[in-house]
Amino acid sequence: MKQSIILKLGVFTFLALVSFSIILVGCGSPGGTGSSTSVSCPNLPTLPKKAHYLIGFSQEVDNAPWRIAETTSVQEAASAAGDTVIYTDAQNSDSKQVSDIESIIAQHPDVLLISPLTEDGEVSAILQARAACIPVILLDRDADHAKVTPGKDYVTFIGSDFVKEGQRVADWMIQATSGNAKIIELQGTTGASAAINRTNGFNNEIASHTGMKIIAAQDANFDRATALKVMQTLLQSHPDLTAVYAENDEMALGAIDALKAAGKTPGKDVIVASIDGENGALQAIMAGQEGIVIQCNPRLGPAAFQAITDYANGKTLPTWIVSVDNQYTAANAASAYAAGDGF
Ligand code: GYE
Repeated sequence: MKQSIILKLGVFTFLALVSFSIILVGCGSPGGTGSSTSVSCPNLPTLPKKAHYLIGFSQEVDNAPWRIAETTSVQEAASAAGDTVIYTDAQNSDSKQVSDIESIIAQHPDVLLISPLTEDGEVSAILQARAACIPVILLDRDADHAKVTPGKDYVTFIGSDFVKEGQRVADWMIQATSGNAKIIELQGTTGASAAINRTNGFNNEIASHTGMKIIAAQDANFDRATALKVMQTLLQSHPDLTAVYAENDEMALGAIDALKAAGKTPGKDVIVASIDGENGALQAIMAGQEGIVIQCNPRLGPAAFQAITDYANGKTLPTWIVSVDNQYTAANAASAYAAGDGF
């Protein structure tokens, strides 16, 4: 009798130890090992310390200076660390980005960096990565916190304060126009965190100034050619505009071309303001065509790789690592351009 209880306890302890070690393996070190189907992480996976990592990087699109600067920054930081990158370009498609991430997950990277196209579009893939015990860091754009939680489903978001960027443009525009403007707002990709928050930041900041009127607002997909077309159409119904708020530089440069084609002088008849800090926009300021550019730093590689090192060392990271952003006007655009601040 006694013996069989001891035997049962022994079997029980053995089973408990086996399942405990499965859990440990699951949330400890799946990366790069080619392991295992039973691995599953209900919470944030840990990252074992290694000399070199296999890093997945899912970029949403790679079509313009900001994004190329971001990709280059990640690649350079990876090679400085001696790490290998599996890189994918989702070409502006949520569904392609989800399948890109799935194919990266199948290659068992140690860490997955994602620049998500939209707040909601990549949520399922972020959850799949966590379930596969791969720590995810969101770079440049964030995901919807109602659906995924930083510090639980992904390690952290590294990027700018987009609300503040929109506010800073608004503050400048209120001053530059003494609180009276007829504004066309060229918005970024619908559903992207950078677009949602830049719109909110700007709109809320001007809300108490009754002379600041948004006469038209439209999605131009963060894209120069799209902005040119959108502006050409909007200029026909709103020739009385006095200001353009473009949620990135590429759209501002498209708008400047449309204004010129319509016989207006950008910077005089219509003031233009945007966000990013690419070389083309710094030159537009130097030519008197743009009033202000709030920087959005695309060089996120060093912060990403510092976060990876810190995380592997067991540090608890903040759920948002905020970039520090400069701003450019006629006062400093030329020196910033000469110093290579642009991209
Ligand atoms: O401003 C824009 C890009 O997500 C912060 O996306 C980024 C934005 C950036 O396409 O140029």
